Amino acid sequence: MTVLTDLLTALGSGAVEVIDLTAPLSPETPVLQLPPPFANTISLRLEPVSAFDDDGPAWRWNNIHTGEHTGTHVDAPAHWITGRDGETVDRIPPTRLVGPAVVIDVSEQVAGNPDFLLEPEHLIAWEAEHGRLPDDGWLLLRTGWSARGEDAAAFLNADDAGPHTPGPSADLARWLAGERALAGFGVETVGIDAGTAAGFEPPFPAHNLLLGAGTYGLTQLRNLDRLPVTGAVLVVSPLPIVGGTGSPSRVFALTDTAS
Ligand code: 23J
Ligand code: MN
Repeated sequence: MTVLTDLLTALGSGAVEVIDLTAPLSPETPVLQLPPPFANTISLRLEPVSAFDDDGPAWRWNNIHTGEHTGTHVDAPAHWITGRDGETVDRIPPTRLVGPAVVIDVSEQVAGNPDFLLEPEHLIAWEAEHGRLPDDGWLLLRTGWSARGEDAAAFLNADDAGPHTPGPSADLARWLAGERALAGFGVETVGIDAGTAAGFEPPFPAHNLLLGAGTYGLTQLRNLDRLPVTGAVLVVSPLPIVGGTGSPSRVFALTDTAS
């Protein structure tokens, strides 16, 4: 038996489960709304090419129109000015996109405070219990925010002061980028930064510091409540958009059902 035949046996018996962490991609999928004067990307739109009609009597197909950063998506280092000479999404090595995933659960804190910020002390306490964050692995921030995923207004949660969504503090982004060697950082919200992060120093610190360090971002994840704290294997599949700064992605987690 090889490792892969063992894996197939485990998949067949249900000992290993495949959990889909991807949000459905539709015109209703929430997209980031930056305030003026900044430009925004478009939502998904399907443009019919034919639908069993004169344009294609036995086939139906569509053109897709979307931003690179729509729905569950990867942020490549080249997305941010600090990573502008780094990898575009097509250049991310596939081995970096398959690796261990660990989950930090702050959903209770977020339920009482949508502006909750993840700080280094939270990760230091997490590591004391679960061990060091895995090199070349993915840290997934469980906030419970995906429960709002079918309601764009609740998901974006903006008022006159701007969006109120949880995310990392500048100190945490600095600590992860400088002290740990993650492949990526994943969240349930519309972006890897907190809603209030435009006012942080530096602005949008997760984008600035993590992408600047070559660490990938991953957004709008679902089903993080179904993952173990440690032990899952993540498979992230952005499209290899040549020169692209990110891509909608299918994201799967493999988990041991026995543990
Ligand atoms: C551009 C500017 C600010 C942000 C973002 C993009 C994202 O969240 C993104 O999807 O990369 S916060
Ligand atoms: Mn993005």
